[in-house]
Amino acid sequence: MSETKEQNWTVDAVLKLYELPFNDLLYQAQTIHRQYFPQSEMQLSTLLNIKDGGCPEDCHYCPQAARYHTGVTAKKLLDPETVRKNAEAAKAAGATRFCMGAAWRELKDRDVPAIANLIQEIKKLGMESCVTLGMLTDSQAEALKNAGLDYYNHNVDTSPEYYQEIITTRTYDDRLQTLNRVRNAGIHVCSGGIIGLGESRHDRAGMLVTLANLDPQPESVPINNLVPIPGTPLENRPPIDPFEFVRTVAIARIMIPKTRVRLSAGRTAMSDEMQALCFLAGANSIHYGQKLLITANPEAKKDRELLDRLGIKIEAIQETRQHCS
Ligand code: SAM
Ligand code: DTB
Ligand code: SF4
Repeated sequence: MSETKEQNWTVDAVLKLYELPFNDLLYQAQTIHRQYFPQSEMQLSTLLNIKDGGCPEDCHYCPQAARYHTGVTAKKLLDPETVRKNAEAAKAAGATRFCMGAAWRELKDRDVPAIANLIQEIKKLGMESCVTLGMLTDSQAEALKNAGLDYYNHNVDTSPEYYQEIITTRTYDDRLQTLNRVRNAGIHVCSGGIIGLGESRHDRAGMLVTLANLDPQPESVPINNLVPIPGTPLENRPPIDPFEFVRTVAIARIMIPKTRVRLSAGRTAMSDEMQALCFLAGANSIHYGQKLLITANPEAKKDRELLDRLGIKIEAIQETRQHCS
């Protein structure tokens, strides 16, 4: 279960880590990684968008924000049968966690029973369940926990200072409040961010400080590489230096040693070699399956081949999980 964090991180301390020679940083990250994760093993999470598009928020990176012309059309919440079939296929392909996303600013009380039903479908398959539905109230978090939810994904995305450059329709504190509600309801916290938004290294450090100083620390930390979406304000953002991305993964591993660091969006733009460096730096989870929410992800077969070439085993489903969520 969750354990409390070991130290209070400062941005200055994190910037010192960024300034280390690359090899020294990776050595430190890999040493810490092996203390907590002795096996070379990868956790696979498959994503499904259960409610496409039409979102009222203005997240400058997002293909599902209604105000940008990205070609994504708003759809209704998926039915339980479609969700179950997708989850069964993900399980058969080797995923242990099934994560359902909705393009919502916040969960509405009227949708809670339908979401609870979808969570129960996932739990019947013995998979870990995760949802990302926007902001929650205390009673909604409690209802999701009662339905058997294992993880709630809610990203802080960037530093507190840079946040308003990227999203103006909610505040950083709104984000932290939902994370707090998730934690209080006894649901595992999945929270991370995006690299390549145009943020500075100082902002990347600030984001990691926010995540690492959550108490307890998050159990999952997704690190997304911005997928620039035509029609969004960030469509022309230049790609991040791959070594800066790997450094960020390594520092996340050092600061939040017991978490699953997930190589999240943007892997189609990464070489096999860059992904291997991320795994060496401490990433031990990926999104698995040919689609993220809207954008493409590497083919499952290609991912399995890459893991095989690197001798990395795939985490198996522990059948007891379905009884102890
Ligand atoms: N609407 C909910 C919310 O914003 O919390 C859940 C879905 S939202 C799409 C989940 C996360 O996906 C965002 O917080 C962001 O970190 C990530 N994301 C969205 N679009 C992205 C993009 N173009 N590139 C990288 N990450 C992205
Ligand atoms: C997260 O941090 N990344 C995933 C998951 N959590 C929900 C979503 C990535 C979305 C990438 C753009 C898209 O396909 O919409
Ligand atoms: Fe809406 Fe989430 Fe996209 Fe923001 S990231 S526009 S809240 S779906």
